[in-house]
Amino acid sequence: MLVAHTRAMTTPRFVQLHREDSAALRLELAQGLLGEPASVSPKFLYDALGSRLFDAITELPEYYPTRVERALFTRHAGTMAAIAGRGRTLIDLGAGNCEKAARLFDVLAPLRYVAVDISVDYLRESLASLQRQYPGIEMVGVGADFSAALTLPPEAGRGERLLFYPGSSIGNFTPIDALRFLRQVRAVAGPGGALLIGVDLVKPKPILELAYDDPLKVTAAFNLNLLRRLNAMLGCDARIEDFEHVALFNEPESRIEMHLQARRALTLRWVGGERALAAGERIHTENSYKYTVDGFDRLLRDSGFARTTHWIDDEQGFAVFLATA
Ligand code: AVI
Repeated sequence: MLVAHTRAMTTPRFVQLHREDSAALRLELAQGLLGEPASVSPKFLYDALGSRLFDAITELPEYYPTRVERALFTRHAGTMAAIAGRGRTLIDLGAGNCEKAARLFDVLAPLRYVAVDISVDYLRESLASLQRQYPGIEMVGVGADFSAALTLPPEAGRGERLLFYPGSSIGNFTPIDALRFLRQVRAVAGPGGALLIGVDLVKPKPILELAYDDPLKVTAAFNLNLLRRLNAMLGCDARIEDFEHVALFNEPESRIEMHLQARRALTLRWVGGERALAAGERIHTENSYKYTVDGFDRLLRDSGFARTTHWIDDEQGFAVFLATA
């Protein structure tokens, strides 16, 4: 009995909720390319190479969100834990290598850690190694695509929940989709639940544009890598050298936009379709919305959270919000 108990607490469990439907993904890609303007969903940026390029972006001095958010967590974790409460089920909605949540384990002392990512395969190694470090925390890896709907399996447990959504990933939703998503987060948090979320703030255009168009061209590679994905998934004939990475701050919409801009007139051809692009025409690949503190606070309240607290860095560039239900 004792042996069974020990094993249960030291082996993470894995649940894959959603299976990739490659025909549906191909259709989505083709429909985006045929749109006006042409677009590709940012979720296609994250293949194996794209995910590594994104990790490299987070190391760049120009890409401040990761660094500033980490400093906010380090500085204020104690207060955050005092408000959120210790001993909860910590549900990490953008887990990846689980590193950000793991840094909070000592202070939050979660009973259970539920790591969610698009595929459990991304979580296996990191969760197994974390489990060895923290044998007393029950660990569950969930493979789910919550961009359409946020549902968790019964393995996520019933205890008091703290949802964790760092990195300003909320900025990659349109404001209306962000509201829809945060309402679902509120529902999943349940009575007494809370949300800890990182949010990038509006700031001067040159700082924003440099963060998304770094001199080392890592972000350009991240964006251009999408063309390799198009070629692999659609059997397309895009040439990387025919496109240029463009990142601009659209002030009225309060968002950074990433585009792939054709350097010359060309036609993309794939099985079952084609798209002509004039020289200078763009494929829109990502939006990253930037909020004001008041605007995001309002969004949390509109989503059904009753109380909010936030922490901002000295340069007012990034905020971490803690919203309680
Ligand atoms: C993942 N997401 C929050 C990043 C962002 O800042 O919008 C993705 C990214 N795109 C270019 N650089 C980073």
